[in-house]
Amino acid sequence: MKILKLGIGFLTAATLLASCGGSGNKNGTDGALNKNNAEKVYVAPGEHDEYYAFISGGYSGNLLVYGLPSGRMFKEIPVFSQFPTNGYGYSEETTPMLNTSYGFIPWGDSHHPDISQTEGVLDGRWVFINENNTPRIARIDLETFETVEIIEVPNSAGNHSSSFVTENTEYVVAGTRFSVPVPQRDMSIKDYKGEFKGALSFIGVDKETGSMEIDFQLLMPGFNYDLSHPGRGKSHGWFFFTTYNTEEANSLLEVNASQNDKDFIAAVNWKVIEEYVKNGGGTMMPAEYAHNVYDHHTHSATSTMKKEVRVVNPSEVPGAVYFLPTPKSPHGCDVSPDGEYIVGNGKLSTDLTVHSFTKMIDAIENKKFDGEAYGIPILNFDDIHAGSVEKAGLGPLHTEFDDKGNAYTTFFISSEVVKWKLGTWEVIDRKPTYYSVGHLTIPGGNSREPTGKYMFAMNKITKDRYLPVGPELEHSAQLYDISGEKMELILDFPTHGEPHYAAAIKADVIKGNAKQIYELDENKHNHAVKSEKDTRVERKGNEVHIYMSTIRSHFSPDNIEGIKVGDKVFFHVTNLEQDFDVPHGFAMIGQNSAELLIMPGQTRTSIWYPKKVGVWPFYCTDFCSALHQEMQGYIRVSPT
Ligand code: CUK
Ligand code: CUA
Repeated sequence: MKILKLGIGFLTAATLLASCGGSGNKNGTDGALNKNNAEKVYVAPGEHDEYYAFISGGYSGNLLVYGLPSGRMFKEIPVFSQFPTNGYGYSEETTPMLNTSYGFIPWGDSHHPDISQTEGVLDGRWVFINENNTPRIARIDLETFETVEIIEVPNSAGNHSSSFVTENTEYVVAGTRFSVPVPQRDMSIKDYKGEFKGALSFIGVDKETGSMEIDFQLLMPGFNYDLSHPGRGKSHGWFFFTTYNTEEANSLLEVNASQNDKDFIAAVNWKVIEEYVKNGGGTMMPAEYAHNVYDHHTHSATSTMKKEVRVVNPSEVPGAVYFLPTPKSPHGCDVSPDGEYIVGNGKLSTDLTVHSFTKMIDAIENKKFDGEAYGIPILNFDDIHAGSVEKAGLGPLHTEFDDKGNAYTTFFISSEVVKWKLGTWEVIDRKPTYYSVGHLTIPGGNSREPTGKYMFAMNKITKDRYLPVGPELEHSAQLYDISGEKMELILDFPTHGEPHYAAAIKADVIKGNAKQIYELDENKHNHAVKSEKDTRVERKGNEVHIYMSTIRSHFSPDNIEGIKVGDKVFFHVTNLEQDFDVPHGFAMIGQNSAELLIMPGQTRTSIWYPKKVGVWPFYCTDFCSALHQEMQGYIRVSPT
């Protein structure tokens, strides 16, 4: 009863619901009372999970690390937002990570994590994730589980069609959701059509270091580029982007961008463009964007402002881009593990459209075009159409694949996951989600080798799934056992922020590489101390640098005098510990840049502007030993 009420309250297309997603919605405890299911997700105390899941934090701007099948959260990795827990974006060493061409941005919106690949298989070296609002791509190192690089994407706005990687991590790709004037200029918004451009950015990734560089941007017609996926196997070398608003409406898109019966999937042959660029094709245009890099030896980030970017006009590169007509404002764009099928999830449709890569190549070779848009050939729907999953559900968003030739699609409006067969397009099973599912993830998804044991759905609405906590709730994820013919709901677990997408991988691939300690010997921080003997206070005019150390259970120095109101005091704190998992904290009363958390072997800096005369305490915020409460000190502040 409850479910029915929720559905109708939420949906505008409620009447369409009855036929589509109602089937399993008898009650909201589907599977939860089944003891066998409890055993499936039970990871005994001290045991480890089988998979890592990297779940996007959405409007938190961060990335979360979960274990599967337990659904336990292990870590929140700060990426695009300041993070009080460890001082990311507060300490002097980490604030440069959040620098952009617009200045320091303390809060972002992250959507799609994707794990690096070698030969089409997840290699577990890095996770990439996009920032939607102020377009950026971040790289997280899976040895330290820290954000080590952020590159801003110029000429882009609403960096949504991102950040998906090619088969050998040649590129991490970022597509703009909003088209904008390129270069930006003062012009009438009404002149949008034909004037605005959509940038698709191919960011090269260094094979050894992972370091990112924007190799080229394709300046496409002014549509909205929603999501994308790389080709793989036979379609390696191609990248597919869903578009909507091919009407190029600049206002009331809700109505004006739903006029065309079909929008496009843009098929981009990046190998052709790579060749074109290698031969000097494209033009360098002025563009300001930040490139921020974190170094594990200096324990510090640096931010550099880049000045130009290479842009390519697709109509000038024969064979570079084709448009595949796809019904009803497609959202997700997913490629099967063998690279043959391209699934376009037309979010205003009840059917799923699947294109065939082989047919697409045939049509291109035979030059069977159905006109063009801005110089880009449009293929004939019937020539490329592999099949459709008919009356599958309402509001299809995203599709993932298993290792047995099945696909799983989420339906936002009918709140369900539908399992269907690649090639025959028949629906095999459907299970309700609670409620309004967005993305779903199968470990190994978005690679040539997806797994077939678990799938989890990330839902937008949580409502009654957990104990009530007031109007604002965390979103909910649901884990399904997909090893059998029918899917079985086996666990609910809360997520953080809005989990748009997640990348998941077998734990064995990365757990052995996870670093435990920063070696003090290798600490190249400018203001590090290597032992207590080096700790000191240095004054330069009104700047005071305090070179401080921590080790169980005291600070050195712990009594500081000679500070004056109006000084600018730098605490450079090095944690001398070399034991795994012994951080120390640092908190100074009235400290401007908040607190510090310093890992063993690391140095962190915080600035304090003493405003009041007196003797003021500081202390360690992390319970580090039985004598943690003794870990304190005083600073004497005298009049100017
Ligand atoms: S989007 Cu959120 S449900 Cu940003 Cu991938 Cu489709
Ligand atoms: Cu150091 Cu508590």
